[in-house]
Amino acid sequence: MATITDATVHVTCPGRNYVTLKITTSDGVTGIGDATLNGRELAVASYLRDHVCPLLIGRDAHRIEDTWQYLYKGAYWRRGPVTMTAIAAVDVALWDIKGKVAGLPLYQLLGGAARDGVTVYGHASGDTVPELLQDVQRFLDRGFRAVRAQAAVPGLERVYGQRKGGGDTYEPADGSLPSVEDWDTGAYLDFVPSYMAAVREKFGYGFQLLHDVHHRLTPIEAARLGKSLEPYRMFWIEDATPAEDQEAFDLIRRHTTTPLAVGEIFNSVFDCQHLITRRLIDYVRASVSHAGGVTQLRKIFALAEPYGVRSGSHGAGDLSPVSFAAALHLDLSIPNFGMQEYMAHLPGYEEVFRTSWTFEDGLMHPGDAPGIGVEFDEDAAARYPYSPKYLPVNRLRDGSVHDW
Ligand code: EZ4
Ligand code: CO
Repeated sequence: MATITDATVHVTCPGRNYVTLKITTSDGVTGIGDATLNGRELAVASYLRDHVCPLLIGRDAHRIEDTWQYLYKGAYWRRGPVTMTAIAAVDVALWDIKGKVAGLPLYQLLGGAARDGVTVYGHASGDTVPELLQDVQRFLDRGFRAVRAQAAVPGLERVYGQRKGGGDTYEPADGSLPSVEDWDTGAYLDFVPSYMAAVREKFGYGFQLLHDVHHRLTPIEAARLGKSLEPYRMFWIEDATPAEDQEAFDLIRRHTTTPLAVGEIFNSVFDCQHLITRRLIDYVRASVSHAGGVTQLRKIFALAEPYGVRSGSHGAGDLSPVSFAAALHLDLSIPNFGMQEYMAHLPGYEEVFRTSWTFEDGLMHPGDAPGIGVEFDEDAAARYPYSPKYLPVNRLRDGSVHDW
């Protein structure tokens, strides 16, 4: 039996903050997990350091399900982003260890590849429609089969999804206090169909087109958006309404055939249960790092399969390369894969995280290194100390706080 002999938490900021849990066994094998919760990083670091790491020492490193249940049920206080991100980090680190001991990449432990590669979508954005079209072109030229389109809304200072500068990464967290963005639902609803029309007119229908509403609409507004986008055959619209109110999706559903995706802020199978079993969504976007790791996300996708709901895992840049790689393994192995978000990471991350995934012809593959296939360089991480960064807040034109 290999026991856990050490568990350490590393907070590092190569461009943005990442929290990494490293577990070592009595056989000298190490595994890593992602414990990053954007804008609340230190809460998870403390949850792990102060309350979880001491409980791991001496446990059998190979009893992953037992450790998951022990941390979930044993804490008494269940669910919530901090708890579930911490459990996810332990879970992924233990799967990493199991893969290394077996000499197999994680996807082989999960049943092997169910497809050749993982279809990912890139993030095109623009301050104007011509800039957005140029950016869509850039992704299509690189072989992407799916692209998310987000453009600035005329009259609004800054909206979700507008990338600052070049590169692929949209990183909204910045500054030691949250910045303030502005919002006008009417202006947005009037404008979005015109730029989706421009995208389809220029590039046709030979690739998948996606859009993130980022929780900003009421149910009837979301229904209107879905209807108005039907001619452009979206792959999905994401987070059309804040999903605490799950009945809302029934109303949206009754009005539109535009597919619905939701779940990037979900933490557990229970957040997904109603939406999946009532067939209110088409894609479930829960992530490895925020929804309890591979062990829990695998159950979410298994629940979704008989209801015709497919995976659409969150893959923003604040999910570290560790959980992104874990997601690729899961995507490759499940029967009901739908689409994987790929935002890429800010340049410089490679110094801290050495990855073995590949991208070719629009498909990603996690690689065949044992475990999850990401190496964490502690010395490099130590060169980039934690730097407070917050997500923006959103206000309507009259100053009311709105969903961001
Ligand atoms: O705003 O991950 O689809 N992707 C997203 C992301 C989220 C960030 C929040 O940390 O909605 O850009
Ligand atoms: Co999103």
